[in-house]
Amino acid sequence: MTFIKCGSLALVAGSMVFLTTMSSAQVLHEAEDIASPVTFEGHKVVRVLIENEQDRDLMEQLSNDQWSHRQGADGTVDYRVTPDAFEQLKNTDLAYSIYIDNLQTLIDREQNHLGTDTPAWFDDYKTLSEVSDYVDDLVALRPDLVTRTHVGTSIHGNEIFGMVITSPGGGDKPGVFFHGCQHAREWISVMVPMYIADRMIRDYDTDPAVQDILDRTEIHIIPIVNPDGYDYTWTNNRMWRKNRRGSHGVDLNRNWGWGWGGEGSSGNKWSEIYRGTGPFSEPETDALRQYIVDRPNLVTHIDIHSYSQLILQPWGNSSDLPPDHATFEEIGEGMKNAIFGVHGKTYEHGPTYTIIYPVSGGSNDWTYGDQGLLGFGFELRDLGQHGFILPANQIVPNGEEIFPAIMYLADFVSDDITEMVLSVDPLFAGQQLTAQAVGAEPAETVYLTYSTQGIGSRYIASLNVTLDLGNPKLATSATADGSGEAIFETMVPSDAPPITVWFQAAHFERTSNTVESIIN
Ligand code: 0X9
Ligand code: ZN
Repeated sequence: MTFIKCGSLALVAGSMVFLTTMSSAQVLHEAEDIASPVTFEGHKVVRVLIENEQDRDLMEQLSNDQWSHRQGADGTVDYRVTPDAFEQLKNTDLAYSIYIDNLQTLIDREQNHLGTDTPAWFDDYKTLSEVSDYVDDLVALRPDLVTRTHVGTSIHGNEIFGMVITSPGGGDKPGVFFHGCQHAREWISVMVPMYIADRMIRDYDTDPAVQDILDRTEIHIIPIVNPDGYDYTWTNNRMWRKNRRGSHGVDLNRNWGWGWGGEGSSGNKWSEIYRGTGPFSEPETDALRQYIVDRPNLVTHIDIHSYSQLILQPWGNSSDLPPDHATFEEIGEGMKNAIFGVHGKTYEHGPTYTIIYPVSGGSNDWTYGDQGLLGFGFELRDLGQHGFILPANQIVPNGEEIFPAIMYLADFVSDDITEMVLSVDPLFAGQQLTAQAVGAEPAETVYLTYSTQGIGSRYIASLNVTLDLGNPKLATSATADGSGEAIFETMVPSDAPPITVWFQAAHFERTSNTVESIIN
């Protein structure tokens, strides 16, 4: 039997029949394997005002492809609708506006552009093999800075490849890890990581800020986490989202092992948010899990998607605020400002659960919750004018504005507080203790921690002890001034026994020297 997709109807052997037993999504997916590529002629993307559960349920009946997830301040959500479903939408009470009148027109425009000669690599989107070749080109250009990594193999046997970029030498450096294209159709999420790699490599010799960051950090980039799905969007269906498990696919960003199976994921394999049969059931997510577990130097992670212009923080699976919420907010704000400073684009930031909607089994909940990385998600351009079919002339500007956000994050996680000193040493019970830390970021919160154990994770050669930094206790905190200097004021407990104490100034993953002092 030959299906030809035609809105929510199927043409079977030339005669039109209404779908009765299978969901339209199921038929569409099966049809794609036979008739390709899929056309979206007459499909619209509509922004609908969702005021209650009934509105949402109604739209879920009319559309199996929700495009935006953020129910913004204005309460709207974007959906792709077939011509047929659009007719039905018109007969409801739902308030909507048409964002994309004919999706196929945008896809055709994108195809035509791909057919033209563009002088620069970033002037147009690139196929899986073109991206892979470009990684090789970058390695050939600067083998001293870039290494190609083999991360794993997809269901269909495509390589998941990546790059590590860092200055030569320098030993154990904190790792900054980001990747694109868990979702196949989000093409810009491939190009922006590639742009950042390209810029760091080409500007290394001339940009001292890049050189400084690459001296201090290792940048790990995987441009295409979902190579099978990405390939499929070039050959068969531009709107494919999931991996290529069976003919249904699994949403890789519901397949990670933190809160797997919870709110904002589906057990129905035809759903666009199908979570798979278990945590890390998919080779693509499992390869990334292994990559991260094998590299304990990784300290931060960004999962790059499109669209909506957002910086997403944990959690996705719960409305609770994470223990490091203040740090996430501080970095989120810093990245937002860095982005805004380039082309004036606004990216909101906040926990996924509250600023978009519940997501369980998402990547950055796992990297943060299970692995202790500062895990973020980005949603790149635009705000819905083109959605997933972002015109190629926005690749470079989108890359340009994300670049300083990555630089900010890399700086934040690698910039140790240079020095901490105590005002008096030794200390006495009941005495005022003043300490001073320098080299923090302006206005950041710095913590004065102490340990009485002398046992733990950092060996202090001069004292021949190892400080219990794995379980430090908080003495007090202070806000750094404009030059990054923080003054701590606290009291030594009046009943403190004679004891040796090790003090340290700290922020997330960033610590100063340790100072040993004797109380009493
Ligand atoms: O639903 C999703 O997975 C993301 N939205 S998208 O339109 N790109 O599909 C939002 C979740 C973001 N969470 C992480 N990036 N981890
Ligand atoms: Zn996505």
